[in-house]
Amino acid sequence: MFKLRALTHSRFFVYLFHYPSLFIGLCLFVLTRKTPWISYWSMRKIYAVKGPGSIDVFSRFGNAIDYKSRRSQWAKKSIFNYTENDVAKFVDTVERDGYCILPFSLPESYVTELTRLATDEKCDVRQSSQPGTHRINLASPVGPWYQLPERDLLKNKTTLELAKDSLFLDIAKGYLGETPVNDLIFMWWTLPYKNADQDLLAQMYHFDLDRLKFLKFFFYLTDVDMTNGPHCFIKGSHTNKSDSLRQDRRYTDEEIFKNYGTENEVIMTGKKGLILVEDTRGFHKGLNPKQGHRLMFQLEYATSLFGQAYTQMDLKSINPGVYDQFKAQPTIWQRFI
Ligand SMILES: O=C(O)CCC(=O)C(=O)O
Repeated sequence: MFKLRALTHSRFFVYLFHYPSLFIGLCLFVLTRKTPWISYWSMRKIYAVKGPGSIDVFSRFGNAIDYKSRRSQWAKKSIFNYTENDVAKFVDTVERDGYCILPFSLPESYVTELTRLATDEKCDVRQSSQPGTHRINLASPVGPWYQLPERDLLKNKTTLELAKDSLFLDIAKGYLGETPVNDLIFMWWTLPYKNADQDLLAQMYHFDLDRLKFLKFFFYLTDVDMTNGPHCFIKGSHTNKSDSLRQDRRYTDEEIFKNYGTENEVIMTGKKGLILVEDTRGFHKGLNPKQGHRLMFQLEYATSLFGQAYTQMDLKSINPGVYDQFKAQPTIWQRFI
């Protein structure tokens, strides 16, 4: 068993098997919109063996030859007052550090509306002590992580308005080098909980590799200090990752600090409305909350949906009133149309 793992992890196998498997998988993906699991496995193996940068060249492929991408233009339509220079600066910062805190805050009315939504709708609960879905009960939670079903997020005007905001599309395009494809709209609460499973709750350092190249936008909807679970990132770890840190697993703080030093850990405390852009191929986690709670909204854009199985959402039936706007940009919103 060990020998088999060593073989599939060897450079020889990477060139002989994983690169061709990834290439063939991408071709099939372009034709079918489905990723063969073996090609996804190969993508992750190439990254583990060859390191950051090794799969970036492929990230252009799934989208670049997608004829639809030429039809996906967007106008500058944003709730933020930004320039092209601003976007270039944000992109440079993410390229250098792996993250960038934007100098804009989410307007109070957006924070209020998203918080209302997160309070009113029933959530899926991780590590739940009771079956079924639950509305958040901050005084007596049934688990440490409540996530809103994406379907409910798509019914909401504010979430969709943010997902379409040209500031985020422009930054994603600048960083990814391709028309961004929306990959995820997500919102979740984290709470203190006895015996919280830190692995399951993304509260141990890890890196994401669900797609070839992607960018996440995090929005704090509660004030976040050291006690209620700030998001943490290791500066520069999106491009700097030694062999021993490229295994597919969670890492202890000790392992991370041994390699990067504590000085590269950025603990993102901030007021509600804070917007953070991050390449989560770098090491990140949420700190385990000691008290209070944190509510976060998240958008993710990728160069293509090649990779982890994704959820196709039928926007036409979920929110027929907005469907036509999304249909007009078939590459960005290919998950919804
Ligand atoms: O809760 C957090 O801050 C970590 C979230 C995370 O791991 C992710 O969004 O990829």
